[in-house]
Amino acid sequence: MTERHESCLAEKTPRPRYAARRPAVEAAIASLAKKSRQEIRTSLMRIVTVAAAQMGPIQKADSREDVVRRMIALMDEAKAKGADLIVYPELALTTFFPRWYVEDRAEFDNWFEREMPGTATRPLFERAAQHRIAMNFGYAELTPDGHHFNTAVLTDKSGRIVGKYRKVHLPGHVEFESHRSHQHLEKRYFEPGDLGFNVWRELGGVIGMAICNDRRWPETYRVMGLQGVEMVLIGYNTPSVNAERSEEGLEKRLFHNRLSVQAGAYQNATWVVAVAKAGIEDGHALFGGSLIVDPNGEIVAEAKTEEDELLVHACDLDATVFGKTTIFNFAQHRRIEHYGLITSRTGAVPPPAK
Ligand code: ING
Repeated sequence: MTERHESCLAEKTPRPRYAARRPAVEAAIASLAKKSRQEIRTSLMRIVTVAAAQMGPIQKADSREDVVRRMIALMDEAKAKGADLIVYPELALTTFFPRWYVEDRAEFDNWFEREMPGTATRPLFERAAQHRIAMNFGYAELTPDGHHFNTAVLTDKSGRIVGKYRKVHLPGHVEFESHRSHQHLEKRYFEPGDLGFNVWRELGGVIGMAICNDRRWPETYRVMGLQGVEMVLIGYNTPSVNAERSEEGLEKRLFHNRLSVQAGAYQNATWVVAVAKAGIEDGHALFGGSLIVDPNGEIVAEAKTEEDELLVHACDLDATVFGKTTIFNFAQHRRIEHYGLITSRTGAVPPPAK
């Protein structure tokens, strides 16, 4: 080897920097050598053990404290089962009050939280910090400047709020509609979310949030998919009966629930955790069917009851890589020059009649 080549190699090998790090590197190799193949695999894999905490009914008469006690019991069970993250439903602190019509909206401000955490919810945040478990749950948010949102938060393992989402797709209507078997007045009590669909780096991956009706719209998942989302957390409260089509039975609605969540997961190569508030609330039925769906669109866990029920699954975030680098490699395959209508047109416009 010529002298010039040797000196060139010498320049390339950063000896002083490596020498300083050598002990740490050797210690890491030694500790890995002690682990079993499985332990190495798991420690190198990005596993997030998720607890989908489906909740049974919350009656109008139930207090926030009653509800928080149930949420803490589910969290204790989740911790005992090794969960890193617990996901609760939409509007997890109260009954689904948008089923009720009230003339003066201000009368319903008691269903809203003015601060988070507040007095009633602080014990939940404290328990989460004790357990070092991250959480996602939905609640009705009343902002200091008087705006009303259907909101969800994500906390890290220290109980700190690291992300907030405000429901974008509000189903239902604003005024009382007598033809309906029951009212669905989310457009009366909430404003459309103003934060968009974001993702956060948490738990070693990229986590996103949505709420209930959002799960039926492909745009919800795709906007997060375009930010590399690896797990989408979605709470929901869905009536068991279609207020405008009474013959649409429970099975059909559970089918649409699975279809929406599985499609969103598969088409964006992401995990989706969808968690219900279920059961009979003051005579009105909400369905359960909480789901954990993997990045290939497969259901890996599904609730069986309409009560408080915990589903726990170790989700490997690296299971998203195959889909994101092959069939749903967005950069390689999408043709955005043809997608313009998706953001330039709100309602469908059929071609002119012949
Ligand atoms: N609930 C329902 C949901 O999207 C609904 C509303 C039910 C819309 C069935 C369409 C069909 O799951 C909420 N809270 O959005």
